Amino acid sequence: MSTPRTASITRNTNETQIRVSINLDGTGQQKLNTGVPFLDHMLDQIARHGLIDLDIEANGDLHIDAHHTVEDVGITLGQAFAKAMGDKKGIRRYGHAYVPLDEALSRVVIDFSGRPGLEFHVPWKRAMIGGFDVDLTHEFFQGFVNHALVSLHIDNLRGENAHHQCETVFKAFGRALRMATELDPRSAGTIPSTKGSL
Ligand SMILES: [Mn+2]
Repeated sequence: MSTPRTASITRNTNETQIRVSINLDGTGQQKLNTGVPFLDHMLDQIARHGLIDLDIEANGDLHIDAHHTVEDVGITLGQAFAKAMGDKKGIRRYGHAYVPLDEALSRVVIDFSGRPGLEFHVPWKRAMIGGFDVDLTHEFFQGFVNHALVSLHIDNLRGENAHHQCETVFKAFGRALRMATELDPRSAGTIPSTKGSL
C-alpha cells in the first residue's frame, strides 16, 4: 500500500458542526456520535460491511429536528470520500451489492464517476422508524452523492418492515462502497476510465 487513503473533514454551519474521519482501507472500526441514534446505527452498517473506519461527531440543531444533521453528515461524509479517494488510481470504480435482512432485500450500485447522480427507489412501509423520519434517508444519500461525486442507484426490492428496508439499504451501500473503492491489483495503478481521469 502506498499513501494511506484517509481523510478528515470539519464542516461548520449555523445549523450543524460536523467532524468526519475515514480510512478506506480500514477494518470497520467505528466511533459514531451524531446525536441521532438511528443514524449512528446506519453509519455503523457502512463501517462494518464496508470495512471502512468511520469516526463521526456531529452537533446539530436537533431542537428543530434531525433534518440538518442527517443531511449534513451525508455531505461531510461525501467530502471525506472525495478527499480520501485522491486521484482514484487503481480503484475498481464500480461496486454493487444485494443485501437481505429477513423479508427485506435491497440492491445498491455505485460508480465513482466524478459526476453526481442519485436514483433512490425505496417504497417505505412506514413514515417513521421510532423517532426517525424515513424521508431523511434520501437527504443523507443526496448529500453524499453531491459531494463524493458518484452515481448511486438504490433500490429496495422487497420489505415489510421499514427498519429492515433501511438497514438493507445501508448494508448494501457499505458493501458496494467496499467493492468500488478497493484497489484492483491487476490495474497496475491506472485510472479506470478511457478519459484518463475520473
Ligand atoms: Mn437494526
